[in-house]
Amino acid sequence: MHPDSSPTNHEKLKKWVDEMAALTKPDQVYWCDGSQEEYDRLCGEMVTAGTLIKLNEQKRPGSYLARSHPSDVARVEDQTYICSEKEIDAGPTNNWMDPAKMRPLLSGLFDGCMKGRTMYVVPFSMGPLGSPIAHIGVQLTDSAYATVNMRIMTRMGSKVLDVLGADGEFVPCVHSVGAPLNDGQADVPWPCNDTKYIVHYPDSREIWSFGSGYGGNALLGKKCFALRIASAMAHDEGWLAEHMLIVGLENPSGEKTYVAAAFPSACGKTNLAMLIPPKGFEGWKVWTVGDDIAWIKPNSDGTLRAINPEAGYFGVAPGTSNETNPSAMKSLYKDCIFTNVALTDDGDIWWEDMSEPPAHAIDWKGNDWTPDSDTPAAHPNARFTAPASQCPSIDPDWENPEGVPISAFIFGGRLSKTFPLVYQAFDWNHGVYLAATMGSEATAAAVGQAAIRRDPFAMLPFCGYNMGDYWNHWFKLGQNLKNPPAIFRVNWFRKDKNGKFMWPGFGQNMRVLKWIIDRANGNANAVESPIGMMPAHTDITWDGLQYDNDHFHHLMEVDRAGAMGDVEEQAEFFAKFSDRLPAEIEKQRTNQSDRLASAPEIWELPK
Ligand code: TSX
Ligand code: MN
Repeated sequence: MHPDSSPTNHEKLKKWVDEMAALTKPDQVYWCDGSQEEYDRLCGEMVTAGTLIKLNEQKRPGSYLARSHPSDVARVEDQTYICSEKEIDAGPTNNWMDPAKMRPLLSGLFDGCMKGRTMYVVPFSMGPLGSPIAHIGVQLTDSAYATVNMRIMTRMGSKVLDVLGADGEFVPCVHSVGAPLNDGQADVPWPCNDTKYIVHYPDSREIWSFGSGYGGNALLGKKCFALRIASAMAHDEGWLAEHMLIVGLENPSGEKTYVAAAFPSACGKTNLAMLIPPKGFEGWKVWTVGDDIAWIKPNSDGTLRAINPEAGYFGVAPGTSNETNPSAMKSLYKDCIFTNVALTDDGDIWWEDMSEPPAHAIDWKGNDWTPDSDTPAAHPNARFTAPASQCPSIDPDWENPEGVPISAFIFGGRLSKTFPLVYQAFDWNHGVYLAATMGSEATAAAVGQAAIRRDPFAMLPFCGYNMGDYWNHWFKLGQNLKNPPAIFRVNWFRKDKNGKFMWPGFGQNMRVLKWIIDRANGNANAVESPIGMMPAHTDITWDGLQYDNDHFHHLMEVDRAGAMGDVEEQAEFFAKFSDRLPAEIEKQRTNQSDRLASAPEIWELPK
């Protein structure tokens, strides 16, 4: 390959690509232009290689199925590192290794790791091209699968090099599946390596990923850049990189209010991002801006403006259906990549809870499957990669370079006990405390009390620096806002004493969202409870749903012992942060404890 084949005059980029090629020793270096022709060609080559299966062109036009190696099916949190110069700057929730130790370790692994392969140069923009909130990255990868997925998930190709110009800033991202082909050795459909490292250097803003071709390990724009590295950039530069969906709620008068919401995994974030208003909400519309990540910047007018840095959905397939998320299903009608789902006999795809099971299919491992099989047809973490533009509820402003104004933040969890459907923080700092203490129950737990896994801001695996410093950043950012968004906690998953869900969820969550935006806009009442401000039954719009006062009182009640137990558990978690724990967190916890101490055994909404 001639060095002058690079389609850029960005000397620093060219030099870095040359250095990485010298280290990894690929057979060739290929600069992606991001065109449809290039995408089709790479997919065609992967079909020939056995990496992709072309789906039925009538049923699922332009779409492919990939089956990963059975060992390479999810993010590897144990092998994910934040290599800050000082250990304390990674904090107690991240794996840390001294860069002086990690750098030589990675140099060893990457030396010659692309032999026999092509190194793809993938320039990408997180956020609309040229947006003041967007940032550029360049991923070098020996995976054509990662390359075509990056074209769906980001704005990718020559147009990014145009924006970068001769000296624009980019985050360098090096990715290898770690499976060199020596001396003409034959390839396998899904090359990967048992040794895996997902490494972030927040100080120099670099990403190095070795050994995996899957999802967040390999599509480095997403969790690695848009959350871990971007959160560190945001901390230094005064903005926010958050694990949040963004939706716009339009009322029948055509007025739109945008909210951003953070949930841990298995709470149905993509479903909420694409919610369809229920019966009784005629004339209302929920618009989707993003389903996973929000980059949020203070504007000169004292408000917050948010963009979705992504251009696609990398969603969990099992459980997605026309009942749970019709808009997601419609987004999948063409030009998608499916990974680890089942292949039907007519060349289409299927996964658990999508529809009636087919009589026969090929499962995610490539074996025959029938409804009598005792293993699932699709892997539980099977994914679809779909262009965001195909979502029927995509917001007309989803690519607005200025972003959309955020009026409220919502923090959710999956909690079967103690936590009411919805409550509002008393103020910004209380809201930060509510977000810092959120968590979810492990769903796999057989019997007994599932332990709450703390997942502050749903950022536990994604904060690229010390989470104590992160909370402090949130406290400070709010102080500087003229009109800070209102902050809410929600829980769709409370159960009654018979173990039944007390709230119907899904589209009915619209009733909660309406109260939230009414509160944010100063148009709704609330009742003060020991844990926050709550809607009375009459503050919620019930048109089209029978949900009586009695049920609502149970759904909203605060059990003093349960809530106090949680406040005490929080102390243990917070103690891990020692002197990086903001004093305000402990102050908020004490206030919460005091409010509960003087509450009745069971606090109820007034009758
Ligand atoms: O995504 C969900 N949401 C958010 C939707 C906008 N799920 C799916 C589970 C997470 C992947 C939910 N599951 C939600 C929810 O609000 N609520 C529940 C719990 C539930 C499940 C089934 C019923 C009710 C609640 N069925 C009936 O009431 C008949
Ligand atoms: Mn996510």
